[in-house]
Amino acid sequence: MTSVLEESVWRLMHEALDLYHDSPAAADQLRHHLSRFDEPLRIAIAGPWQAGKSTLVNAIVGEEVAPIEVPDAEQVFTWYQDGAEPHATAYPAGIELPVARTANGLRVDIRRWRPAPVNDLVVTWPSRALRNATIVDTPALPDAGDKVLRDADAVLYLTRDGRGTDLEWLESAQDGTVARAAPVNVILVLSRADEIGGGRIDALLAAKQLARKHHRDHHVGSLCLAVVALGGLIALAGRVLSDRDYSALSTLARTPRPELEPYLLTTDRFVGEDFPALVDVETREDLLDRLGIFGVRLATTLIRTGTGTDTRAGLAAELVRRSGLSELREAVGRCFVDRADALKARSALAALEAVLRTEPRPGSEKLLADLEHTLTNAHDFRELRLVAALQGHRIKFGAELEAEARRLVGEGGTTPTARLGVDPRTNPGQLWELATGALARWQEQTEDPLLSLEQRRAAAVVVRSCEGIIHALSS
Ligand SMILES: Nc1nc2c(ncn2[C@@H]2O[C@H](COP(=O)(O)OP(=O)(O)OP(=O)(O)O)[C@@H](O)[C@H]2O)c(=O)[nH]1
Ligand SMILES: [Mg+2]
Repeated sequence: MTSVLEESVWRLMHEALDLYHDSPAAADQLRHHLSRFDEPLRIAIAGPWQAGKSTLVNAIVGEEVAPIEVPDAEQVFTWYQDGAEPHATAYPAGIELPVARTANGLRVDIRRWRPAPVNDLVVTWPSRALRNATIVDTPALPDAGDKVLRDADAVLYLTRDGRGTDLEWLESAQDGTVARAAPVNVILVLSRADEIGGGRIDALLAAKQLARKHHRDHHVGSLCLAVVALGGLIALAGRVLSDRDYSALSTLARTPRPELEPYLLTTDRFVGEDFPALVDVETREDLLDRLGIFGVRLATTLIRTGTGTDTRAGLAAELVRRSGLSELREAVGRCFVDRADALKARSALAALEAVLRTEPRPGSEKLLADLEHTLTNAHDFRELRLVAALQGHRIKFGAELEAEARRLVGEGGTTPTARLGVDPRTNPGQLWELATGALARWQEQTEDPLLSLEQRRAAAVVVRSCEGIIHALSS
């Protein structure tokens, strides 16, 4: 975190702790958020029923760790965090639960937690994918919505079409002073992308185009940092594809196309009788579970016509590539992980705002005003908003200036050399010259009468980033 934001948030939180020292609930909340600064970023995977949330958790982890079956209709949030030994703890009671590794992932023995109610299940699981962030599998929205916003620093919001009620939820996510000032913690994921257009073979490509279109939409663009299309099931299949799966798919691919094709139209036909290839019905059912009917069609086409798909690893890599998982990971890295500290500061401010509003008392008005001051002046949030606007082409400059603006506001890294786009070993004199040159260029933009107000405001943010670089170089 840049020290200015960090310091302001710490100061505010401690002032609030003083003010609320006699209110255990408020003080707990505040202390909890202070301690979260040292913990990994929390990314929730949220969305409506059956949107593909748990499947995405698995695709990210690369193993089938979700969902954990929960009793009846309990609203359990499952947290997946990195750790040396697999284990699970059920909260609020803090009951330890046995976890068993299976061939595909894990099983948690949930019988032990009854009859204690459970809100959160924290699963520790050794995984490189969880090192930078804890991933939270959440129950379907809208019921889980408030808790998602309270508990997570950032949200992957899954939707199958990105309209109507989905947008309503995203709008509601911007309630409150903090959320409005920093609408920078949501990536919209168009999930189950393979099903678009009735599962055409180019569905994933069509979905990627749709994602770009959504992000250019001014309204959608203002509600999220990025829009990514994802075929979660294909991604997961790519990550866990077995030799057995591959050999069955190869057998399908060797079957003459005209004979096979009618059987790949529906799931009923695929597991029905008179199947034209020597793949038994259980294996076909497994393939359906693993890939879905679209995935089976895609995988057989890839083996038949693709390059590099003549091995299990080759096919697996191609499935992952086409699924959109890499784009999603890249967006998570750029929008969330690289800005983890600013996002955590944002969560702390949101929690503080909630305390100040639910328990008003003499002194809370002043803290609220200080909080607003911090938000407006927090350059980190302005940079995040500008990165998103430039990425979504909602603000444009000429190609060269635009590339420079993105660099300067820290899209590709927040060190002075990354912002200036030069080798980290560049000597200080040269850095100084580059930074002051950039500052002058962008100051000019803020005064250019031919630019729109929005462009000039954006230029002012870049100017402030340049000043930050110069400050860093001179300290
Ligand atoms: N075709 C297709 N099906 C998918 C995809 N992702 C998930 N599914 C299927 O959709 C169903 C729901 O998937 P989950 O990952 O459990 O979805 P969820 O959002 O966690 O569901 P709930 O927790 O019940 O709300 C399962 O049958 C999945 O196999 C996908 O990318 N493509
Ligand atoms: Mg689920």
